[in-house]
Amino acid sequence: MSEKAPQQPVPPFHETNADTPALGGGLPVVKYWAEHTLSSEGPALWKTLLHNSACLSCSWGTGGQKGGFTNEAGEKVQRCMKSVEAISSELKPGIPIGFFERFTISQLQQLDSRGADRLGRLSYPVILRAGRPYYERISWSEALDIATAAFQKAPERVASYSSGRSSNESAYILQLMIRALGSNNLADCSDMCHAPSTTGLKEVLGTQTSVVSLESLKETDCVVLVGSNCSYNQPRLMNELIKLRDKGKQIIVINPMMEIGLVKFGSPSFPAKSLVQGSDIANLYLQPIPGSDVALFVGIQKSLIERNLIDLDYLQAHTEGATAVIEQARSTDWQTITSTCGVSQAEIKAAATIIGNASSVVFAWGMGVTQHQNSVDNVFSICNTALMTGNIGKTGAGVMPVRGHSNVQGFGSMGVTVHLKQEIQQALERLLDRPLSRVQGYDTRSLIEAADAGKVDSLLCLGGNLYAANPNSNEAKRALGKIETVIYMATKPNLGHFHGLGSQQTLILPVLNRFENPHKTTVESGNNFVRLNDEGQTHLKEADLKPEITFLAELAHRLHGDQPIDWRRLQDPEYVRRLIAQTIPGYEKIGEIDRTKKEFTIGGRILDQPKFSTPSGKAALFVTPLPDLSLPGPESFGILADQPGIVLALMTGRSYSQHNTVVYQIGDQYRGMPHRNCILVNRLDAQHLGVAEHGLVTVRGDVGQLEKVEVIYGAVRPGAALMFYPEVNVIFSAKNETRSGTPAYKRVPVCVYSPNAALSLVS
Ligand SMILES: Nc1nc2c(c(=O)[nH]1)N[C@H]1C(S)=C(S)[C@@H](COP(=O)(O)OP(=O)(O)OC[C@H]3O[C@@H](n4cnc5c(=O)[nH]c(N)nc54)[C@H](O)[C@@H]3O)O[C@H]1N2
Ligand SMILES: Nc1nc2c(c(=O)[nH]1)N[C@H]1C(S)=C(S)[C@@H](COP(=O)(O)OP(=O)(O)OC[C@H]3O[C@@H](n4cnc5c(=O)[nH]c(N)nc54)[C@H](O)[C@@H]3O)O[C@H]1N2
Ligand code: SF4
Ligand SMILES: [Mo]
Repeated sequence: MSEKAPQQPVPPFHETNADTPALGGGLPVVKYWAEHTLSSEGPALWKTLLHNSACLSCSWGTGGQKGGFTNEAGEKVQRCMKSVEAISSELKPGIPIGFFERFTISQLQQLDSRGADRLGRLSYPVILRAGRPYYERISWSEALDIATAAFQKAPERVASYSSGRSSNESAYILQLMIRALGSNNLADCSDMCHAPSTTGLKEVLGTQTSVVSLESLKETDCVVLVGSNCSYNQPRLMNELIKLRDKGKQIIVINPMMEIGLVKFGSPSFPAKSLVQGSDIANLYLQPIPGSDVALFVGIQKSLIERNLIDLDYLQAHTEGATAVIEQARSTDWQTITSTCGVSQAEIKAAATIIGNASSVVFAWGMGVTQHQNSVDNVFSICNTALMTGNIGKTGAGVMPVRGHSNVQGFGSMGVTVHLKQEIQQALERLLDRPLSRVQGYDTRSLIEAADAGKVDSLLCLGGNLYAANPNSNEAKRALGKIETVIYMATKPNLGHFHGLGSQQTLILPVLNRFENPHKTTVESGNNFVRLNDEGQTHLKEADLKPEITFLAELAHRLHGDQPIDWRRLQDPEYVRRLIAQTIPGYEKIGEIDRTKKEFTIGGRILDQPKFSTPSGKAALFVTPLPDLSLPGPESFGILADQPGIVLALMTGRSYSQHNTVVYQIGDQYRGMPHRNCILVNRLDAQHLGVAEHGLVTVRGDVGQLEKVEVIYGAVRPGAALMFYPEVNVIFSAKNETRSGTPAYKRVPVCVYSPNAALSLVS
């Protein structure tokens, strides 16, 4: 089925919903802040906000040694509402002792994401044994015995999964312990997130993270923001965009959905001039077909070439592979480009004009780029455009993946990855005094597949929600159900704890979070800045919690003894930091941080010179084939050809008030979506289907369907739609990008039909 021509929507985006704010951020944010900080939880919230530690929520990395309100440039900034939301959730009372023994697992399985989170903080270790109806309390020493036995199984049959909220120290111990067992099965949430950025950037630049510092971002002449909704997910980045616009700089947004906050954003940081009336964000807003960014960027390149706006001297001096990429752009005709991406030649030319004439450009991107079957090509096509215009390796320019979890990047740096850098591998081999296994480890998707094939006996999850984050929730549940022992180390209960159950036993071990540990920890922001978090205290008085590193180091000691390192000594985070300094390139300064208290930018990451750590020392350009974006017809979903049903490219992602699989509030006021079971579509598609706004439809994917889904009209381009995860993960199977393993969460073919049509479904 072909997709229709674009219909550029203009605000107001929700004609029939007068309550939808006309700008992102704004007064609702202040209202939320006020309600929470002035409530009974206010004093504890303020104490935590002011604590010397990095914000829990996102990778923008606000807070640290100079107090909770300082950014990396040393400026005093406000913590955003997302930070308050995350802290407030962690400050909830502990789950009372005896709670788990009162509710059966089938009762707990009735809870939705929000209900699970609202149970409170996990406060004592529990186990669900096969055949028992409920989780029961166990002691930490029993938990350690069980974990030790589980991880003494054959190395290829044990695995870990992790999520980027824990510290560098926890991450480091985790990977060292698993690798010392002879296993490389270190799946991580980044496999579902920015793995395509790491994979792509390594090939292009020989580095794996953003090459732009916060200071450098402030200097740029133009930002191209692709597939990132930072107005929801990294709100303090919005302040930088506002300040740039105020200075007359250009901002191009590329997103199939016109996010109100990327059009106009009211920032509480600028109460007089921005909060109420809002600040303009995008100068140019392009709405491509989901999954078509490669075509759009090839179009931008073509336009740059046609008008001699590419930097041939730079390409010749500092890059390789440019000739083939230029040839690709030249020889791809405009008709192919515009029909693939759905953006007109005039709009593409407008973007190229801004990029080509800017003195420096930062290209930033999020999940709209990485969660596609051709996501590494997406990254390549952005990098190609940056290199063609000489925009990597100077101040104010570069490529900047906008990262997710607050320490997800630190996990990668610490070696929690199935693609370990050779230099780290060698350093770890020296430390452990033996060769490490060369067997390819399981990333997140291959872990689920291996588990489903009965190849995994034991799994340790350091945070996260492996069950609900994956596509095809039923498959994830079945796969986890074939693992004998599943151990969750977590701060809050989530859906995974009640649905992702091992065949023999499932343990939930409650741990202290970043602002509660009795020792200092470190984390790394998306801008490559290492933060030191001070020790703190938990508000949970009766609870039986442990610091993550205490449990991990004790488990490592039981598994590995005293050789060649004293594993139990890893309970001392200063010792762990010294090992990190020894083995992780760029992290040398962490060895001194306990004495100096100096937070630092990781060496070798920020590029202000066009010198690259690729084997040739040059940056590489890669040809990026245009994707085939054809969608299957309704009949392939089992819908009769004469029934009213349309197939749409569904983007699945976050609502305003959720953190990944954890839902805080059910509605998304900025998109006018009152609850979780909504689908946001363009009015033309709804009219084509014959469904009015607020009408109910069924949304069917390849493995399931959601019913009574409320149709909401919104500023999404025709042919595309938007729904929220984790609920929507039940309807589609994983289609992964092959080089990075990341699932295509942002282009899920679904058939939308009205319930009347359900009567005549085939089979
Ligand atoms: N409050 C809060 N903060 C968070 C998170 C959270 O859940 N809540 N999650 C954290 C994590 S782990 C991550 S990874 C980040 C996620 O932050 P983002 O990267 O912003 O992720 P999403 O909101 O899923 O999707 C981003 C945007 O991609 C657009 N998009 C979809 N398909 C395409 C496409 O084909 N092309 C283009 N150009 N755009 C497309 C969508 O319309 C959406 O606006 O945020 C982090 N911060
Ligand atoms: N359909 C769809 N699916 C997606 C995505 C999408 O856009 N669409 N996005 C994907 C992305 S980008 C990501 S990153 C994944 C997220 O996948 P995960 O990172 O696995 O999931 P989260 O929901 O962030 O995990 C939240 C849980 O972490 C635990 N936790 C919080 N803080 C701590 C801590 O300090 N220590 C420990 N030990 N535990 C803690 C709590 O128990 C909490 O319930 O989801 C992916 N899934
Ligand atoms: S932008 Fe991110 S790091 Fe900064 S305060 Fe908000 S959630 Fe925290
Ligand atoms: Mo993520």
